[in-house]
Amino acid sequence: MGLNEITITKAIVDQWQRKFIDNLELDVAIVGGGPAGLLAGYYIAKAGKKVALFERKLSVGGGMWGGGMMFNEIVIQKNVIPILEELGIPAVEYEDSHYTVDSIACITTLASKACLSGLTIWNCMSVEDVMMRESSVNGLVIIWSAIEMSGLHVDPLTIGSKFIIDATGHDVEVIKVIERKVPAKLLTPTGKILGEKSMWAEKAEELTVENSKEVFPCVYVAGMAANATFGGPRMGPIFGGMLLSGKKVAEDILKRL
Ligand code: 48F
Repeated sequence: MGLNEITITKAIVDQWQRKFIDNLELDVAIVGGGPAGLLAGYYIAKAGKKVALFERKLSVGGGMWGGGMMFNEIVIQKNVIPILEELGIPAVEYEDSHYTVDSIACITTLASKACLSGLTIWNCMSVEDVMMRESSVNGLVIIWSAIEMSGLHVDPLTIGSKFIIDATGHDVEVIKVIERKVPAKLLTPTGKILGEKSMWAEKAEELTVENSKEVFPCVYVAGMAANATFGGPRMGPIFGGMLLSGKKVAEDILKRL
C-alpha cells in the first residue's frame, strides 16, 4: 500500500499526544537546553527518573554551537575529560591543561546521549511561569515559543514536577519569575537574584559549580544561571564549568528522589 498523508498526520499527532500526556507529571523538569541542562538531563534520565527538558528554540545546544564569537571550537579543562570520555566526545590537548573540542561534535553527541538515555526534549516550548502553592513551586507553565513570539493572547498549559532546574543561561528566567511572583524569599544571601558580574574565567568556572544548587525549595539553578543568581562572574567560551554544574545538580537531585 502507498503512503497516506492522513496516516502521516494522524501518526504524528497521535504519538505526540501520547508522549505529552506521559510527561505531565515529572520527577524533574529542566528549563533550557544548553550544555548544563542537557548534561543534567542525561544523568537524571540515566538513573531511570522521569525527566523532561523544555527549550524555547528549535534546536538545543544554547550558547555552545558558536564556540567563541562563532569560531566553533570550545575550550574545556582537564578535570572535565572523564565526562567527555563517558559520552564519547573527543578532546584535543592544547596547552597548560586547556583542551579544545569541536562545538558541533560536543552538542550533537551530548543531545543524542541524553535522548537515548531517556530524556524527553520539548523544543519550541517556552516556560513563562511556574505553578505555585503557599510557599512552594510544583510545576511549570508552558507556551509554544511561536505563540510567545507572535504576541497572540493565548493561555498556556501546565506541567507538574517534583524538582525544577533553571538552566536558562544568562537570563535566569525561571528564578526571575519566582523572585517576582512567588511570595517567599530565594535561598540567596539577600533573598533576591544577585546578578551576573563581568568576565573572569577562572573564578567563574569555580563558582559555577559552587553556585549550582537549590535556590528555592526543590528548585535548582545550573550553568550560567547559577552565577547569574548568586552573583558570580561570566566566563566566556570555556565550558567545563557548565558540564560539571549539570552533573552536580543531577547528583544532588538524585540523592533526594
Ligand atoms: O545559554 P545556555 O547555553 O546555558 P548554559 O547551559 O550555558 C551557558 C553557555 O552557553 C555560555 C557561557 C559559557 O561560558 O556562559 O553562555 O548555562 O542555554 C540556555 C538555553 O535555555 C533556553 C535558551 O533558548 C537556551 O537554549 N531558554 C532560556 N529561557 C528559556 C529557555 C525559557 N523561558 N523557556 C525555555 N527555554
